[in-house]
Amino acid sequence: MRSVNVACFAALLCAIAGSCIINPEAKAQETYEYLPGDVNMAYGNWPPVVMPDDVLYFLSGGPPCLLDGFWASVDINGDCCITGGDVTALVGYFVDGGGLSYCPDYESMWPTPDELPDDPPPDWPPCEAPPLEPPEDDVFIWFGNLDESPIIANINDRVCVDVYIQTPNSAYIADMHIPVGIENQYIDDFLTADHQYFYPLTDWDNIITRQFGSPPNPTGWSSQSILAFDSSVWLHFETPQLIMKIAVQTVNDPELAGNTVQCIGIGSHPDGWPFCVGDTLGIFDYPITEYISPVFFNYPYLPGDVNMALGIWPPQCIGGDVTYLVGYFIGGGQESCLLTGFWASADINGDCLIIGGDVTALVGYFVAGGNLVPCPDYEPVWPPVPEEAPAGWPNCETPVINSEVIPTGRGK
Ligand SMILES: [Ca+2]
Ligand SMILES: [Ca+2]
Ligand SMILES: [Ca+2]
Ligand SMILES: [Ca+2]
Repeated sequence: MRSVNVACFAALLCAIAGSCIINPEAKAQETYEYLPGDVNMAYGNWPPVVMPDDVLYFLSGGPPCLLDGFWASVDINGDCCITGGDVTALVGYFVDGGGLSYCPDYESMWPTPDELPDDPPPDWPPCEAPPLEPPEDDVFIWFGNLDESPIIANINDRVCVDVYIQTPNSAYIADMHIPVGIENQYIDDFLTADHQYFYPLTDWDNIITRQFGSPPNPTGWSSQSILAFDSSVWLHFETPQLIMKIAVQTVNDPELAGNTVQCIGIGSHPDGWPFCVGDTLGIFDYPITEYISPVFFNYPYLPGDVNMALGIWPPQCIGGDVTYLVGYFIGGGQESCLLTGFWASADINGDCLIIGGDVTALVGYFVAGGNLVPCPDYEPVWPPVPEEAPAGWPNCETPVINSEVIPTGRGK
């Protein structure tokens, strides 16, 4: 753990106390090129953004970016004096969405991100000190599985997206902005109360979530920004480490079963905050390489629960299912429960057809302890069966009563 930078902070305040007195006669300009709150502008990022690393930059005594002798971007509370009150105001901006002021003697040319030009002006940043060199090695972040295989999801259910991070040996992180995007036709909400955080985030003082729709996200997408920062405990893992689980809710659309979709992405923030992780000094943002798993929507059925059309919960594979399947073949009025056109729970021998061999296999399961083998095109989400039935259980399509041609999974 890194020691708290209280001493450094106090020294910094003393060092810049002289900046508190503004002499308008000494000013060279009427307006200045800076974004209020972009404390670490000395780093030279474009576009400038106000992020938690700006707090850390100030607390750690990062090189000031002086404009005619005044570090104007730090004066968040607009009193033309740089004090601890500016830190309070900046933290308040993240926590409560408070406003960012600036010293009227150093009027900002771009008081809000909306007014920023597309390209940086010449000689950006206009500091009276040279900008610093950023780090070169990437931080790796995974959303989902480390091998990028699909996240297995149920329809209309809670799904957790694991987030792993790996840092190069030179990287020590103390702030992050992780904007998680979700495509709403597949995932319609975040279950923020169910998010889980792991060390060192559990020791960080500030974890803030905010949700945004479209815009700023593309049409059909929304996102949640997870802001986390701390001034004393850093994050450093040279192998992939699970740092959080983000809980989301999938939509109730049975048509999704069997589909693999890339419905998680990097979201957008209305103030232009990028996806970023910053160092312990608040000076650098590390370059990031991210890997995002697609989501596979499983079929909600239990193999062998042939009579699921009856809607019994919990689903079970019992002797009555043999009776039901036999009754189907001899025309007893039983309904098949179709999932995208296939009676998956009745395919016991895994050939993606509903035939007499399935009765044999089901009997074999009870008599000789044989296996129940589902059609690989209709991979079941269960077992284990959850406590609660999914909405609309059993999610059957229009039942086919004793159809002569039983739909199959072929060609779906
Ligand atoms: Ca900044
Ligand atoms: Ca101030
Ligand atoms: Ca059953
Ligand atoms: Ca079969």
